[in-house]
Amino acid sequence: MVYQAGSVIRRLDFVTIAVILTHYLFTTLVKESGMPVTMKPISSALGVEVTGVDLSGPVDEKDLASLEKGLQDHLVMVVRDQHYSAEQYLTAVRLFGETMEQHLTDLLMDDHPEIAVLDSLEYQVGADGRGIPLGSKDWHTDHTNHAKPPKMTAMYAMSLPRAGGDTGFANMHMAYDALPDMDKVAYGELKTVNKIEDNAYVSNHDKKRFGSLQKHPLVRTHPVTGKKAIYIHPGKTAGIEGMDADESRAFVDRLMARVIQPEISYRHQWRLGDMVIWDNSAVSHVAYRDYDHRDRRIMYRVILAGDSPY
Ligand SMILES: O=C(O)CCC(=O)C(=O)O
Ligand SMILES: [Fe+2]
Repeated sequence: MVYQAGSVIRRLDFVTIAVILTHYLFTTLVKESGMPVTMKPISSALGVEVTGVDLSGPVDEKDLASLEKGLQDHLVMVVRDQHYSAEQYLTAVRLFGETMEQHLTDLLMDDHPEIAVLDSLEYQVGADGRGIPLGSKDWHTDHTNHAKPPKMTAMYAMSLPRAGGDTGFANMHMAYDALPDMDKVAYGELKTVNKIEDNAYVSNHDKKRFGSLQKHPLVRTHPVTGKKAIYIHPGKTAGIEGMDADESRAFVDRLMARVIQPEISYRHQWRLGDMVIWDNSAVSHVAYRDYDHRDRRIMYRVILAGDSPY
């Protein structure tokens, strides 16, 4: 009897010690190394989902290196469950580069002019009574009216409509790789001439400041990986060098219709707290206009400085 009681106590001691030890190990390891960062591809074409990290806090070198590699390999990175103030959002985005001035100057936050607030209540209303999303009429890459367009764009979801408002992404390396060799050679010679859009949402002062014509190669070499990609913003393309306006328009429309295919794309359904960052040298994107703009969608948008495309 005495012996049995002793063995129960000994077993309890063992369990207690094991629990304390596990708790100690877990808390110290997590404190020292942070939550384990998990990365998971989200489509066969592009995109990686990251969980278990708060990018506004300290991020250790090893984790940052694997995030950079994840973004380099998958071109679009979806970081889940972030809780940022404007300041913290900038800290997070700056892990990947230097912020760059945006040309939609009326949308910039007063205290943090690096952030443009894309608010569906601020959209212009089209003839059909629906909001016209900003800067995203067609599949495009960002700000090609600049000599050095942004290498990356980030968006952080602050408010989302009940349904719709997804963002589509397409892998433009895959778009290039799928071309017949003859077209690869011919398109490699072409240059787009880029202007700021002639849309009502671009103010006259921004047109004056950012409106000069910029030439970029239609086939771009990625500055880090050396891979080739089709690089174009149809809405900002004044023309293809050497073609007249009609010819250019027909060429660009045909090209985009031909290369943007489901197998090279990923459609992101936003969740609150998502921060998505993408590589403009190799990714085209589009905003789906399938929601009522009064059902408020707010995105904080930041762009990161890039180099001249070649
Ligand atoms: O709102 C979106 O989903 C995309 C907007 C866009 O094209 C951009 O911010 O560059
Ligand atoms: Fe865009």
